Amino acid sequence: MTVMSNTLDQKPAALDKNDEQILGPLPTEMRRHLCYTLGHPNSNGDLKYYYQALALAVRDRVCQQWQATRQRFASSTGRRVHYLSLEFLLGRSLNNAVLNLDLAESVKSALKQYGCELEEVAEAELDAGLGNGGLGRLAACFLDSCANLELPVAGYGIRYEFGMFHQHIENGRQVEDPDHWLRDGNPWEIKRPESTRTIKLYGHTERYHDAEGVPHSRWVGTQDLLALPFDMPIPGYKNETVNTLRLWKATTTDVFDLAEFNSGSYPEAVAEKNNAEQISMVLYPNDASENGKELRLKQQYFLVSASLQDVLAQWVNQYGDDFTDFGKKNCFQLNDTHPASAVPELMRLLMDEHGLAWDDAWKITSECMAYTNHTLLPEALERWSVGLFSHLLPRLLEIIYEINERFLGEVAKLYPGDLEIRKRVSLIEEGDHPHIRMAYLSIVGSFSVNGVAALHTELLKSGLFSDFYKIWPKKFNNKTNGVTQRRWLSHCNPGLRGLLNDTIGDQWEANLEEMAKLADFADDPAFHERWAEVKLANKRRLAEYVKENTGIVFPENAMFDVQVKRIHEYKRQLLNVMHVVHLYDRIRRGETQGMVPRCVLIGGKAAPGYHIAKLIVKLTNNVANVINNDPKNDLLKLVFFPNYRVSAMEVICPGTELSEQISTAGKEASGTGNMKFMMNGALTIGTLDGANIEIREKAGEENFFLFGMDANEVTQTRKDYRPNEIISADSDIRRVMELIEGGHFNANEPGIFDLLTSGVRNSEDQWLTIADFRSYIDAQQQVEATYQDQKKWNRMSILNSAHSGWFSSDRTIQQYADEIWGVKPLER
Ligand code: B1H
Repeated sequence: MTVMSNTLDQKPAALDKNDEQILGPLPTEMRRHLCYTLGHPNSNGDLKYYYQALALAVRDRVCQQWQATRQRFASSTGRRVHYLSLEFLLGRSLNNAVLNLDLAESVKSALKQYGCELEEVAEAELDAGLGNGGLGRLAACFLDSCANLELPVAGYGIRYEFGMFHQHIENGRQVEDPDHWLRDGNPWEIKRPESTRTIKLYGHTERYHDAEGVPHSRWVGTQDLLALPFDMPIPGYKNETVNTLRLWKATTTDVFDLAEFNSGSYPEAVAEKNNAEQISMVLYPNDASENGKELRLKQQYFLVSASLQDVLAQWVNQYGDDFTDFGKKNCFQLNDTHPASAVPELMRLLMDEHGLAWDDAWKITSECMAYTNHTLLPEALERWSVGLFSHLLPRLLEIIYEINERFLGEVAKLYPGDLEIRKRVSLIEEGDHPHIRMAYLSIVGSFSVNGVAALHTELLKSGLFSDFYKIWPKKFNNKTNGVTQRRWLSHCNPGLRGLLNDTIGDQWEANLEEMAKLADFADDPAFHERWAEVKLANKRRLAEYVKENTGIVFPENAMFDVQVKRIHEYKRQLLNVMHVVHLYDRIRRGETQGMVPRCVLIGGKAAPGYHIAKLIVKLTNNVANVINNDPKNDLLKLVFFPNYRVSAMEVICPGTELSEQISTAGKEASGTGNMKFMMNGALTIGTLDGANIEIREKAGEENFFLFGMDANEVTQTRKDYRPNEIISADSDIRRVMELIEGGHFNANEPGIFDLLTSGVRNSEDQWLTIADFRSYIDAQQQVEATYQDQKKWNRMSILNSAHSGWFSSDRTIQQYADEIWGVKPLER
């Protein structure tokens, strides 16, 4: 009898023809899971059990294709890519699998036997919130596109027991609750204990000489733990391809040390397990800010070491212990510097575990590492203290020092006598407390360095990484982000999907450039009518959702104006709230000519330790409270939407008419929410920042509401910035400040917003909120004038969708595949 193998590093046995017939019709399979897997034959009316039974039945279908893809993967001899990321913000999986495997009809009949609909059952799935925001969601979109393009790409991440915290609001303030998303089990994962890896920590290094007298270093006295993999399927769109996301859980060996057991420390031995499991316990909720926590460094190394060992094991299995071509046949894409220890770790594994010499190991390593940078914000650039590193990862530190020494030697040859440049580009920032610069380590160790939007990459080359750009101009390249239209249009906007399919056919689902055909209908009155109907239905759905979550009613004739993203000063939610206060001020003064009814929705999570961001949440809620309860106001609503997450965006973005992308120019690397809104026909009000610039280029500048300074003007303005003079000279802005500073929104809590108001008045305000305020108010007036001409608005809306083809992550991934990875689709 042959046992079917499931490991990635062994070639799986072929599925027997009969195996495909093991599965009965979906309704039967769902019933079987309900009775025999879950033991709840009638579910007690709890949708949760229906969801689980259905998910298991769908997963079984996915597994058939998954097994077949594994075989294609295992027998392929071309290059493979391993996407290393501390975050994968997947959201829900059921609807995605139903869509991609084209199971809608059989799911309908499976659910009919219990009298329910997919929509309500799908709601029972908890989001897999294993990410903070854009960076994590990008990784999830990329996996979807890789499967769509049938590329041999595997994701590697951490199976956090607790994902992104849940947010609720108490007295206007953010309160965090734990996200125990695995509480009821996860039907989408398969545990693979046979691929467990051992991870070393702590200990020290010692020198020794081999038989030929060659000196080496080895890492000894370590405390070891285990990395246990769980695989999640990533189904491609109607192409029978299912790729793999491998998530590692930290644990200890369950073989107890007998000596320890007998000496009476059995409880201590068991407690160790607990200690090890801390490593994969919780996602760090800090979007774009680092704080040097030891546990975070352990997480990073844990992911990196387990994943590299996994890939090396696959290699040895396929090619034996000749690593000559390893670098040509593998590529590790580093999602920001979070997995940057992959550079020294691959060196260590090749040298210490597989006996390669430095030069051979370095050639291989620098052939297969590629680094994506996601931010220019100085506070988000990772630096790890040398002290901490040497305590936790002494062997890696040794290797980093040697990489640095050799690199600085090269620099000295390029720039003889120039000590300054050597100091600037050193991987070690010297001083009383020396630090390792993880971005520099990533650049030196990689063959490719990319930014995530055109402006961002230019700023990397001319600013942050300019010395490196001079040394290696060819390493640097741009890959503008994208999002998957399967989740962000097909699934989340079924109304628009139907209209598109009726109008231009369904090819856009696999190739978004097809959307350009919509432009032919931009002036077609019958099409306009259907376009407006779809938007209205989506606005009603969103209004219902807002009412359920906040109690506030959004009238459907109002303009739905939305800003959802992490709360951060550079994203300038404060500017948005101040504009709402300006509109409210006009209403109070009876100056409502030209004003259209407007519902403003703001949502997002603040990092738990980010005081100012939390204060912005509080201000939003307080302003909302006053405005929504003012009997004289029937033109304006404001809500703070609690617990913004992937599944919330799936309702919010189809119902949005105005997308707020208002960051200080030069600060938002790309943005990806901006792309989701554009696809779904929202118009953008935005600055010349990140991918907004490309959105405006593609949509046409007449179809975009531009305001504010560009990145160069931001740099210039900061040299001599006097916000108080601007405030005094502009009566609209002055009145906004007076309302907030006068306590109009915090009558019972005097002074609580002083930090915010003094911040915008400070000439050192990095975010230049006041500098862009007038221009923002004016652009918002343009928005209102346009909204009053619904024909014009709809035309602009149609053209935004029509020109969103560039922002599919399929395009982004095709560029990664062609220009960085050099990978071809898996053969059939
Ligand atoms: C982005 C992050 C990030 N850039 C540190 N940087 C983190 C940094 O946990 N941490 O320590 C987590 C996340 N995230 C975002 O990446 C950018 O701000 C967006 O502009 C961009 O669209 C997104 C994807 O490229």
